Amino acid sequence: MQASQPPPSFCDRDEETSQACKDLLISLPLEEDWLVPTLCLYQGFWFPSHLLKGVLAFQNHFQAQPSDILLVTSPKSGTTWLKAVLFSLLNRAKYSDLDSQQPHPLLTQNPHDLVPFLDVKLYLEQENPDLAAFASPRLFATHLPFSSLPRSVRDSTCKLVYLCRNPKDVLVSLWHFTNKVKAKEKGQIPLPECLDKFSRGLSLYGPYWEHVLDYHKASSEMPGKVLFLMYEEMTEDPHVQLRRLADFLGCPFSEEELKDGTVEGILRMCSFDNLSALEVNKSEKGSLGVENKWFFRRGEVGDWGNYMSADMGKRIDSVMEEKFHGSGLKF
Ligand code: PAP
Repeated sequence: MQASQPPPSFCDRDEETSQACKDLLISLPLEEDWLVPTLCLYQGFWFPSHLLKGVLAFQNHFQAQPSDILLVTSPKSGTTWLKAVLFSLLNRAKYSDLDSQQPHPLLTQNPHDLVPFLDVKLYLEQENPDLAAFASPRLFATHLPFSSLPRSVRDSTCKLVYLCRNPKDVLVSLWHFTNKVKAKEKGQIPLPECLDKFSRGLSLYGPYWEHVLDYHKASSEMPGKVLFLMYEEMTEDPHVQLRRLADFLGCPFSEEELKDGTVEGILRMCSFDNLSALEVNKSEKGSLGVENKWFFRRGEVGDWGNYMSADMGKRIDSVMEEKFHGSGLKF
């Protein structure tokens, strides 16, 4: 994509929609959202209406290969970070952060441009994109809930890596992101309004709780297919989580790699400080049509405490207690 012709922002790009998609949209409940124009209730979850076209095409046409790897997240759970980590992990034989002969692609490209979204990018832009150029194992991302994944994903032996994050930090991150994207149009959006909707399940690909719970359940029922990771655990012990990820994907670190600093190199390359300081992530727009820097804010656990009152925090806690009761899930 030419720098002089930035793609439209994925938040409100105006898609040409097929008649079938239009007919479906008319039949679905709609709600106003704070980031995207409207959300539609499809298969029990709130999807951005203008992105439904990509969801349908993904569901209808994607043929999973047994070696595929899909990163799944609810937005603002650490997608950008895990895209970088997965890319570096799978390509570690080719690129290391210290190799000046073969510069690491993350030095010049945003993680979203190296690991594309299937629903929000590839199948949104083309009804049935040709994915032949992606080498095996193909690495993609999606925000789709488990129950809405294409049949071939659920039926094949491809692997799903699910990353979740404390909903209070997710909400604050989403609120900040919205304020940046919508600054000119809406100014600062009141956080309590967002919290109210989020708590009632009205958020991108929400209800957040069901999104997380469904993948949590799938990971305990199919541990070889779905790996459930938490942003907080990644932050606390990235070394252990990266090894877990490598084992799950069938590419464990060798004894030599464990000794020669390969693990540390990947974590260093993908760290918030490193990625956010790169020119590409400071001053360029990526293929999603928004400033790359908006995907890097603070990257901290518990930042919600700087923006939410104790009462606001308690409201989310009480929904969490109710929804996650008996699941073993805790943030
Ligand atoms: P997306 O789902 O729209 O792609 P996503 O990457 O999930 O967004 O969320 C961005 C959050 O991840 C930001 O959190 P914050 O607003 O609380 O700061 C961003 O700072 C954080 N983030 C991005 N890169 C990293 C990283 N390398 N390490 C840790 N956190 C990161």
